[in-house]
Amino acid sequence: MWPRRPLACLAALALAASACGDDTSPAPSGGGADAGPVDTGVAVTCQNDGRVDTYVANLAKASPSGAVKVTLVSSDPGPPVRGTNAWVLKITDGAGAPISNAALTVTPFMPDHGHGTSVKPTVTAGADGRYDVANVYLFMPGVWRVTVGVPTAAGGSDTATFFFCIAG
Ligand SMILES: [Cu+2]
Repeated sequence: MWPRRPLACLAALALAASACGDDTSPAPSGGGADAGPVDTGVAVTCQNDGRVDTYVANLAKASPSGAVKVTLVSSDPGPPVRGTNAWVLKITDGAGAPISNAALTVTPFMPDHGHGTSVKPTVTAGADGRYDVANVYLFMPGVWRVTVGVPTAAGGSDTATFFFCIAG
């Protein structure tokens, strides 16, 4: 009844394994297998993964404590694509006051594969809590988690996370 599915799965597996370089968990996560997305030969489908965010400009995430709010003002390209992306972030405290000149960390990671990126994002602080983040390098298809960390006075960090599906 679904003659094309086994082929698509094999293709996704082979692509993920070859591009990833580790074999811990190369298969894309499930959740969207029965949604029947209309595509044109896309090997990895994670748009229906329950974890991923739908990209919109000014997508805002709060840290678990609520002390920090991180807004993805824009991604260029937007939505984020496979390869190199440039993000603009705005950081505020829980009351909406800008947090400027923080030693922000931006960390891409593929939770299903257990790896990050060798290319590290470059953060440049601007005025009014804005930060330009270059080299957000989402180099392979699948679910990516990008964690934004804002150091706290106590020596820890407040973090907010964005999840995106990168199609391949
Ligand atoms: Cu990977």
